[in-house]
Amino acid sequence: MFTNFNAAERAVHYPADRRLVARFQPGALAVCAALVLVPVGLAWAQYLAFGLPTDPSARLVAPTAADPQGFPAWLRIGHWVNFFFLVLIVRSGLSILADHARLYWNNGCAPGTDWLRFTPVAVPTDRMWTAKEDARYLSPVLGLPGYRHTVGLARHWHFITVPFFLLNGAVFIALLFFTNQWRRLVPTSWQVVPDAWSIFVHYATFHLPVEPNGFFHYNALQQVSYFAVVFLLAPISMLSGMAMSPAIENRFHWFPKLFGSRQGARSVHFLVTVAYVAFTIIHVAMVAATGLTRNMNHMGTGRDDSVSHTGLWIGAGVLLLTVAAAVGAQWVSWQRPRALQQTAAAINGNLWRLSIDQFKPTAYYKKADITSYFWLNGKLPDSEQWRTLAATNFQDFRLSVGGLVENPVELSLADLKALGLEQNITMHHCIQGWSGIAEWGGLPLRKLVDLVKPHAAVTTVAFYSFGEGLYGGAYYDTHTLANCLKPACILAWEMNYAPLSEGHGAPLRLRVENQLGYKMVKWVCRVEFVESHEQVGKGFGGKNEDDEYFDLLADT
Ligand SMILES: Nc1nc2c(c(=O)[nH]1)N[C@H]1C(S)=C(S)[C@@H](COP(=O)(O)O)O[C@H]1N2
Ligand SMILES: [Mo]
Repeated sequence: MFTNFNAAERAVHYPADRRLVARFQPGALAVCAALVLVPVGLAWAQYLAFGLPTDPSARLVAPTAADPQGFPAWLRIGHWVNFFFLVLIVRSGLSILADHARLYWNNGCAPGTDWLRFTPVAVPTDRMWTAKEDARYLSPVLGLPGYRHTVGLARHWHFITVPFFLLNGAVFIALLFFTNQWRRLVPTSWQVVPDAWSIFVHYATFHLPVEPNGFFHYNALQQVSYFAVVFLLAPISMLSGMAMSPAIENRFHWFPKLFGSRQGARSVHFLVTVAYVAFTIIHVAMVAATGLTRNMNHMGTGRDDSVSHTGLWIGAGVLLLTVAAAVGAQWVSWQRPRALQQTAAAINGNLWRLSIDQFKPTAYYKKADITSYFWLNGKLPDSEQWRTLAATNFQDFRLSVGGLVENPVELSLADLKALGLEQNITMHHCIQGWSGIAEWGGLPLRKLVDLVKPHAAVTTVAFYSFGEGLYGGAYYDTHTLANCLKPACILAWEMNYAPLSEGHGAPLRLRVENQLGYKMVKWVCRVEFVESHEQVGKGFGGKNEDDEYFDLLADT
């Protein structure tokens, strides 16, 4: 009903192998288990040795004049809006993760170094294995839009939602401090730490502490948890998300290091998601366990009322709306993918064009940073022409450079090499999530531009490949002329100080360091200067933009 896959799409999005597993490295599993078991074990040890600690909530039963009196409408609306967006963000995030269902702490992403993977597949070493083949199927019940290799659409939902999620959060926090509502969430004394622990000992040993009336104030553990969600989880998810952007990473190399590495940021981004989901489950369970009707009225109607069902109905309404949005988003993803792509371009495309797309990347890494592994992507060309060229070491290869230029040229590899060699060590960011650091050597695009002299009307450069896209037809992509003129943008014939291998794009592949990997065409045969990307292919900026609804600008 919501999908109309043809045979080719079915083979990609609905593969025979749809197993969903979670495989931890033993060490990682031990750490995760310890994070849960150690506190619970300590709580039990304290309880068995010393009995239940004094319940600190007993002090809180009577509200004081300094306490917030109830929940204003802005707070209640912000709370539900936040939930609505969070569901969209988490579900689309899971779809993105499924496209490279492996998490690492190292930038090289070598198979076997993942601390957690959601695939039973061990990467074969006896044949070419691409990241696209490695993508996993995710049920559309869990993911938005789910299925396999739907990262383009999933990212649109993720990035369309994020600005509104952040805006809602910023308004919420501002109003907290503009009113006295911050007193609910922000502890004002370190006493909150031992108090929260005492309450945790209660819960962990199956005792309910005295329930203060949430209309005025929360118990210490509640306060600490809510504080952590608003003031720790939310900023961490934002920062770790930003740390994954190629435009940001290539401009501010120190930024992903806040999380250890770029993959560290990705892992933290996932762990924060787990924390959001775990929090939501426990939060809802506690709301139900400590007076469902009254709690729902607090957040629904803003009244301290344990009789009326209105709060419950409001909660149910929000839930229904959220489910309806999920179903609607599923429909849009498959019935109106182009409109979704264009909406994303109107919101984020413009946002990025005016901000991070302006950054100039720098080739910053050192030889020692080069990673031992570098995933492969794309289909090796199987045209007669490329095979023949490859068989003779690309001696007869001619790069044709034309379009709206004064001086169209055909250049052999020797010609290109005579024009100049620039060597850069940079980090590659695939849209699917993996990264790698390598040295790339080749001709700076600005030198090619100087040589061919594009007309004033040129805004865009198109790069065509000998290879084909996922659904057939020549692979190509476009870049703004501005990005092509930035530092470290080269047509490379060298990787890690050796001639480019066939898999990595021989004889020539593009490097545009502030963009995602899919914009870096491999097996380049032709360069064309054009007035607009709309004149090329189906007009959306590249093969993946045309067929898989990827973004025209790939700074994130
Ligand atoms: N011709 C062509 N170029 C391509 C692709 C492709 O499928 N065909 N895949 C792109 C993607 S998605 C990535 S991440 C990089 C991968 O480069 P690598 O295989 O050298 O790691 O190449 C890009 N260039
Ligand atoms: Mo990619």
